[in-house]
Amino acid sequence: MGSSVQFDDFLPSMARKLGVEGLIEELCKGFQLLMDPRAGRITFQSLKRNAARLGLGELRDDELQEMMREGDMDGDGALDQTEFCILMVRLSPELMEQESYRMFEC
Ligand SMILES: [Ca+2]
Repeated sequence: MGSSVQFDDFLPSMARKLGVEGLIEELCKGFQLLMDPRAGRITFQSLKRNAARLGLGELRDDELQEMMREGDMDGDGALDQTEFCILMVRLSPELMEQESYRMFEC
């Protein structure tokens, strides 16, 4: 099971710099930036609209859709905060091997 979505793996260096608590805080801030304020969740539309603010602006529509599909665990078509944090950690293979379990409590 591979992902076609590739990111610079910035989480490990952020984790080293900020500590795990700080990193979780950053991920939660990222969620706040990307979500649709009315829905309280990240939708494809809100992701597309706000991706550039997180440096994801170069992703194509199909890549954004792939992200949504990968992250959406309960199948409601949107990412809630937990799903988003888990997705971010999953996209960071190095971090996965380290302290990923604590991230699930975002
Ligand atoms: Ca969902």
